[in-house]
Amino acid sequence: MSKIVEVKLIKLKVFGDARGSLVSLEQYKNIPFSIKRVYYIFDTKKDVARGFHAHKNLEQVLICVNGSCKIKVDDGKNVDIFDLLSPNAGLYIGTMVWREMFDFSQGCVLLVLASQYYDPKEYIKDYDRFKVVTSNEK
Ligand code: T46
Repeated sequence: MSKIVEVKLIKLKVFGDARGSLVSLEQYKNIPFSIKRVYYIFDTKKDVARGFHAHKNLEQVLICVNGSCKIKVDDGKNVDIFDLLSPNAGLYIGTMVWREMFDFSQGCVLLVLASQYYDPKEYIKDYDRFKVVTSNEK
């Protein structure tokens, strides 16, 4: 549970049997938006951190399908750190949340489902500007 309204941990149901495990991702079912884009981050170098931005309108769900990483989220008021350790954990990040991904394990594959097509104009990359915008919203 996060104090940040726009962030939620989603427990994904695992269909497991003697052969192994399977997780299914379906829009408006376990993923709370229409999925327009899927990308994945892999081969992240040691001690690298990524992200350092917020999105004006984009919603995403982040899943470590292999390995683990940490995600720091910040809505301008509260800060939380999530440890994504399992492929059955999805981190929903809604609009206007600053995010930083770090502590990537070797072999980590971070899968991201996104509600919009890629649009660089949609990013807020300046933390001071993010703080000003979020403080004006409250
Ligand atoms: C986010 C976190 C979790 C594209 O051309 N299309 C895409 O869909 C994306 C996501 C990126 N790119 C290009 C733009 C850059 O030249 O790929 C390069 C790396 O992207 P970026 O530096 O934005 O990567 P991260 O890991 O800092 O952030 C990404 C997402 O961009 C962002 O939306 O929330 O992962």
